Amino acid sequence: MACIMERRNGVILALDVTSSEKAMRVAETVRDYVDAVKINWPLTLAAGPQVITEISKVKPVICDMKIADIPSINRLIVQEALARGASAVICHGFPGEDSVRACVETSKGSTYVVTEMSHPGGEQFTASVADEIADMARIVGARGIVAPATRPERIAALRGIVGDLEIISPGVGAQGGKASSALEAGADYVIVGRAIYQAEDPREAARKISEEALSAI
Ligand code: OMP
Repeated sequence: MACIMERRNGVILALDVTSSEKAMRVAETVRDYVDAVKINWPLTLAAGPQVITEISKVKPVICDMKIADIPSINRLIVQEALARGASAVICHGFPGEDSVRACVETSKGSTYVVTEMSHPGGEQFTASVADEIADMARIVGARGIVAPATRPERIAALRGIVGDLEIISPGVGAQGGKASSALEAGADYVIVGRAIYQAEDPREAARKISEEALSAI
């Protein structure tokens, strides 16, 4: 399996651009200030799954397909992501323990489980089951959980449940969250997309967020 990230900046780039040229350009530009690159459906659909392999030559890739299927399909998705160079995957917790366990086993532990989502709608359904999902993630041996930088108090509560599992936290910048607040609340990394790749100077934007993150660790 590809190498896993080391925390030097406390920042994961969410590379939600829709061309492989732009993806490579942004990844190369900000590589000194991010510890991993998260690839989601927009880039995978626009550029093809080989983009996972290309970006994995620059930085460890977390493949964010938000896997949410039956165990046998989850296993196939994880296998295909790893075969293309992904270091880790993100799955949803709500499909249940057997589905999450399938991801964790196939990735040999390199799975992050979404608990409560960061957008306003995340409070509608996911918030009420987030604590149980976090506990399940710990029990099945996930690498970590995804928790909202838009609600730092929820990161703190979820930290109390998952112990020393990693917490990676989206919602900084465009969604209104702050990197320092997320890390002070107990996150290990912030996940940042638009505030970096839509910035006039993505390298400088990434540098500033990394500086803020490191000052809060
Ligand atoms: P920006 O809002 O542009 O920084 O992007 C946020 C990134 O984090 C996107 O790739 C989302 O898919 C992802 N994300 C969330 O925004 N909220 C969540 O609750 C979970 C995720 C995720 O699993 O990465």
